[in-house]
Amino acid sequence: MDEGTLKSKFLGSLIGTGVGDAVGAAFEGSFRAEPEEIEAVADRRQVLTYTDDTHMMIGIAESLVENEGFDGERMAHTFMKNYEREPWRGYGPGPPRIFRLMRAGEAWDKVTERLYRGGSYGNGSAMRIAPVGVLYHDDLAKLREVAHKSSQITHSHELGKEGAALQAYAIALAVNLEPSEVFEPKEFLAKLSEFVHHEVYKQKLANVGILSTEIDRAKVVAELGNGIEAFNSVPTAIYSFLSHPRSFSEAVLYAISLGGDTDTIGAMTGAISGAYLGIGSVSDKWRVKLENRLYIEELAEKLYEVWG
Ligand code: AR6
Ligand code: MG
Repeated sequence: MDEGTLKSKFLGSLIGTGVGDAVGAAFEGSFRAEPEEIEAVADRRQVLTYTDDTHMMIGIAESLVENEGFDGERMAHTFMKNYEREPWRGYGPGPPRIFRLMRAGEAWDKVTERLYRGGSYGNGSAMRIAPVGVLYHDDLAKLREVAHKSSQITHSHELGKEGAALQAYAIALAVNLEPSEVFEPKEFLAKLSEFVHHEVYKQKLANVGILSTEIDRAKVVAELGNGIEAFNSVPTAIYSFLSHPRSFSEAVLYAISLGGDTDTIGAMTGAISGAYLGIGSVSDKWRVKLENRLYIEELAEKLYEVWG
């Protein structure tokens, strides 16, 4: 793959996260919405403001760039400092509690165990994973390791960690595919199924395969979920991408149209689609209005340099 295409995929995945999140945010918690309506709402906005999903994705990118790779303690501190600067981004219940405990002096690598039974399995560690997916697209072992360790900071439940790793791997597979060649959804899905260990994800991915031609959105939500848990949202984002592989807008609008945790499912779908099709696929009318676009693009370019 030529350099330009690869770099465009780094940009596409990070900007794709931001756009999917910002376009989806207006519909968070909704039952379902029509793609046309979602597009019209985005068209009326002057600025596409992102939420915690992109805010934390930025934190991962900043930390990976600064350290030229993963450093858990420094990533945890970047998350904490970013949260303290902009606590109004719409964070889930868990992470702010973790950051407050850290600020009060608790060890960054122990505090996560105190939340929920066995740690959190919310989708918060998968929604932010795009920089890990692109940076380690050619090193599967490292990708899994860093996805798990970055998740561990806030989401230490096995299902939380595996959700983050699955989303990172979907992004990595998308980066590795040449967008001008024929796309094979079955092959893509088979690789994801091989990658996951946990039965919950194996079952969900089997459902993704069965649903491949499903047009009833209620059935898709019933089988895959559209909730805040990683296992009820990562497979849904994968499905949204696989059912619309050739268009960033169609994939993201479809993901949001399913309702529920729309900003996060939109963000994760945008991250995979952008990683496959590249930055050129993100419609300009959305891209130019994305809050802090230039900064996110700068981070993507620096991340590309770290990789190279
Ligand atoms: N047992 C029961 N419920 C759980 C468990 C568990 N082990 N783990 C998580 N939950 P949290 P996030 C439920 O708080 O993942 C923003 O809106 C529990 O109800 O770790 O960062 C983003 O846009 C818990 O409150 O936060 C995303 O949509 C919830 O899962 C979302 O929040 C979320 O887990 C990300 O949230
Ligand atoms: Mg959010």
